[in-house]
Amino acid sequence: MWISFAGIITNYKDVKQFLVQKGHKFRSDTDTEIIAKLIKHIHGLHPNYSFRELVEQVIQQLEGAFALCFKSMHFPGEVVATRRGSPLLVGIKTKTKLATDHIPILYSKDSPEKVELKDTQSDHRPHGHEIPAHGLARSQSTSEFLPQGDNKEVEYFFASDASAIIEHTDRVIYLLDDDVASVEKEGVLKIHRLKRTLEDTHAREITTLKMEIQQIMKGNFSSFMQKEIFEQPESVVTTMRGRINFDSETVVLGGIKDYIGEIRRCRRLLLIACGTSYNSAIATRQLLEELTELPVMVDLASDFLDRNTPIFRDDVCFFISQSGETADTLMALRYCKQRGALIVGITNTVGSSICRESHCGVHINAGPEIGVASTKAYTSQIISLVMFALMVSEDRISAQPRRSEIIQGLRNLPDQIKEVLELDSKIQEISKKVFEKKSLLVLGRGYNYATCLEGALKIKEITYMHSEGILAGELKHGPLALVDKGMPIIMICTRDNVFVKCMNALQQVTAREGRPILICHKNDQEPQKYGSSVLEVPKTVDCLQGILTVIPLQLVSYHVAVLKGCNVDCPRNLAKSVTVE
Ligand code: G6Q
Repeated sequence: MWISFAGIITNYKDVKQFLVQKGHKFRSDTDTEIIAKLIKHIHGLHPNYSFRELVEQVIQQLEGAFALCFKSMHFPGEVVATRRGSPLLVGIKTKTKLATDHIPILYSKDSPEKVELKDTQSDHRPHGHEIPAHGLARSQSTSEFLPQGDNKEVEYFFASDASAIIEHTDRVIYLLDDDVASVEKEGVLKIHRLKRTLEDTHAREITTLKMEIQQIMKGNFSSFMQKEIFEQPESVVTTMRGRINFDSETVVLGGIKDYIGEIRRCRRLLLIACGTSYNSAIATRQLLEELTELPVMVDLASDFLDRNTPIFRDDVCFFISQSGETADTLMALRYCKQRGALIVGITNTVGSSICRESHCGVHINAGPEIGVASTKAYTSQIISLVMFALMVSEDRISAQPRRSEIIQGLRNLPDQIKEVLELDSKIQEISKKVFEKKSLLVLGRGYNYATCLEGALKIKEITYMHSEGILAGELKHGPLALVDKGMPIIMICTRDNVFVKCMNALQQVTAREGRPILICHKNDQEPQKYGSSVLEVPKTVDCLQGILTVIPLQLVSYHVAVLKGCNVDCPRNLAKSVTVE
């Protein structure tokens, strides 16, 4: 048995205990092994079941979030794949056109019956004849799916993410929870479901990906993360393309324009996310409060769920996620949806669960992000939320000068990002001074606070060095105790409404012999005299400044990781899509 498994089985101990009682021996403590042993056990009880029927029985016994792909020597030439709570797609490659853009869903004729994990030896087959959901005869529906013409050759690819298969094909089917896709000997793909529900659509659509192969190649870069950092002058443009008219100073987000009235009338905005996506919410909260004049709550999805947070029908809940599959964010989304709130998805992955389950939303269009450490998605998330704030406030006369300044700031951003990226070799030199240290503090406040959190997260996740983003206003409430001449500190001090307070914090640090690396505006002499090294960034509007101050920190984390010999794209203990709670 060959199983490819992503996710977590939450009841694996119970299943294992049952299988041990039945005499199965285990070689590992993994959830994957219980799946293999379980299918073997059910095959022993029901040797006449097809491969697909065995998998259907297995998944009825499993709890958790998973994507699974099975092959077996007992069923040569067949593959069965299924998902629940974890993403899974099927890529289809043919020499000629397919006869249809849809593959019909097949259901069991009789109501599905779960095999009880008891000692029953009955060979009662749980499923009757397959019937397609829309009533087509079986042969008609499946043969429609084959390629047209004489060459019926077809290849299938199973993957969690489209970027893994784009080099082979651009045609994919996104499977839904509890779909069971099987490729049988004759090469025909079928999608089954155990139960028919009211919300079921009758078919799965074949989608053509818009992704280019170059987008998933590293090119001249040493890692995807490095490539993605350097892509930011272009990725911010694709996020804004077709949405902002810089001359008429108008912003239209097609995915939410029909809901703007409802959003303006809401009780409050909630921004819910994890990790980097959460930091993008912190980065934009102040502007959202200012331009929407609504209360804005920002929450980590896991904490939001732990608190059973009260949600009302007139709340508008934003779920920000690069992958669109993060389990905590998705569960928080379902929690808010059940309570009648309007659900707005902000994702980078078309067809992802968050995308599908939202009422409306914004695709950030940053292009595929492959490095585990999120970089370009972060800056595009910020821009998407800024565009949302601009759109909501377009009817406020008093906000026009502010909107205009921000829109012109966005126009200049790509060139300013290029300027920041020119600091790369200087940052590499600075990284050599800190890469052997144990810890690195990142200090700032106001709009730059999110940069501190995000910079510290990048440093932690790919360099394994301890790092903490500290709000400079909190310095005297504890963290100042950490400061001495040996503690590496990066401090962000740009000219905005908290500049004077930041200078004050800077002096407190230097008074304790701290010699911070400073990120400040170009030619701003005042803070520079306190820095051990200085990284000068161009000045932009306060609410966009975080985009320019985070890039030096992305580069610091990248260079420190390289100097320490860490795997930049695949840091230990982390996954690109966190599909488990
Ligand atoms: C950051 C990490 C991680 C990520 C979260 C949320 O570099 O990739 O913190 O941001 O796991 O992921 P999503 O944005 O995909 O929901």
